[in-house]
Amino acid sequence: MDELEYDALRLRQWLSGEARGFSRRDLLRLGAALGAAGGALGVAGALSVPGTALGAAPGGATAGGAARAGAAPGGAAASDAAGADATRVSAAAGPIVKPLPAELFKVFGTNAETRWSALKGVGYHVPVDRFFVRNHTSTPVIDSATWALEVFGAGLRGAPRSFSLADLRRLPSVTRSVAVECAGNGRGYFASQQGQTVSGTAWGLGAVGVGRWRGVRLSTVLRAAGISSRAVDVQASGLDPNFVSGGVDLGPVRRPLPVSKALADVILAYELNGQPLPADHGHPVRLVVPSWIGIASIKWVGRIEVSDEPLFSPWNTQFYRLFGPGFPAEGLPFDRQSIKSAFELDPGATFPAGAVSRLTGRSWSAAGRIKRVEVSTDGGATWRRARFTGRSADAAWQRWEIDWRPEAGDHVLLARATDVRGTTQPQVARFNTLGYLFDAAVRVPVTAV
Ligand SMILES: Nc1nc2c(c(=O)[nH]1)N[C@H]1C(S)=C(S)[C@@H](COP(=O)(O)O)O[C@H]1N2
Ligand SMILES: [Mo]
Repeated sequence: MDELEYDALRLRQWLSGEARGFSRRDLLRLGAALGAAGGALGVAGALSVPGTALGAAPGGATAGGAARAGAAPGGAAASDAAGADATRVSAAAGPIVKPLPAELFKVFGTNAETRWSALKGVGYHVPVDRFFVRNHTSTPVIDSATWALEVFGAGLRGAPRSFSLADLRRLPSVTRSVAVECAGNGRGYFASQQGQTVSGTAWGLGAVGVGRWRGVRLSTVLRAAGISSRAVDVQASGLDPNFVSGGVDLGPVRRPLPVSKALADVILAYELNGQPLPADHGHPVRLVVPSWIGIASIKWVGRIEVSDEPLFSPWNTQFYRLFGPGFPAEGLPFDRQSIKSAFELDPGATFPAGAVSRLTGRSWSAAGRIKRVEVSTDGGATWRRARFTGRSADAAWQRWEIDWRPEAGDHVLLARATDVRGTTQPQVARFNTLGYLFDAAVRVPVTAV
């Protein structure tokens, strides 16, 4: 499976109008609607498409009060599939159901990132009480007894198939440690460390979590549903409320996968860390897509379309593309996460001066196992090798430690990892207007007193 080839092919198909779900025309119409309303232009992606009169001003995350684009380009999900309609879904009191205590989370509207200090000493997997939440809208409360998954589309040999949760639990299960990480994790450092303006949630490094996911392989379900050799793309959609951007209803959160990835290592998960999937993380069933950006791991899956033609959604055309200098005007699609390291502490932490403290952290890479981690306690002037601690289950991330005896005063810590492919975290991450894939070593200010 070569994702770069897949992305390049889909980009050509999308540009040439061979698109279903969210065409270039839909994107232009969306751009026109936002432009006509004169709103703050939030869909930075839409603005760089050649042929639009709109300037490339990346604005806030959403545009205010724009008119609806004629035909909402969103409704691509299964209108021809009935089963998921019986699922009882209700709204929670707020966008996130679980408690978000300040010592565990930093909250950004409908999203909450894990504080890295909350991962000190907690073991390999991130407990649910501190697992980050990234919601486009809000967590739906889904009655798993009435929930059904509808698998449909022209890429099946026959009629749509419906699966209850009990049906899925009867199929052979797999359990894997997999990192789910938002494509925008670390975005805040484009501004604070590189002085660059990007749009979107200003995450620190806490929009990542390794969970122990149990479920059924997506390939098992697709085969049970009668996937045919004509199948091209597989697209799950969520049962959370439709995402509205700039007054335009983009439909349910959804994003296509090539059939090769869908059949390779994707899990339809119904458990996290040995418990039924919690509401905020996709109850009763979500996708878990190893190595790919978090948006691929669709939560609260209600429908899965198996198409016999390329599929597109706003989540691989206007969002989750790389825009900016050096990137194609229509944006560079991408799917894979990058490489990062984090100390298990919060910026501004204090240490006893003159005494030995143990610094701990974790490093991870979508390309595979971490080979080496180096730590600097003097702002990047000198580096020492960190010791690995514990095994790295399924190579999801690697924990490490290093001892340090600071003198009184201010210090800047950095950690940089090298993965099995030989990729080392750079000093500077490549700028893109939507702030994705920050991979540079992060400078962490601390004080010894
Ligand atoms: N249905 C649905 N699935 C979704 C999302 C969403 O808003 N709705 N957010 C995506 C994004 S951007 C990320 S990073 C991950 C976050 O997973 P988590 O909230 O379980 O940590 O879920 C993905 N799946
Ligand atoms: Mo994300």
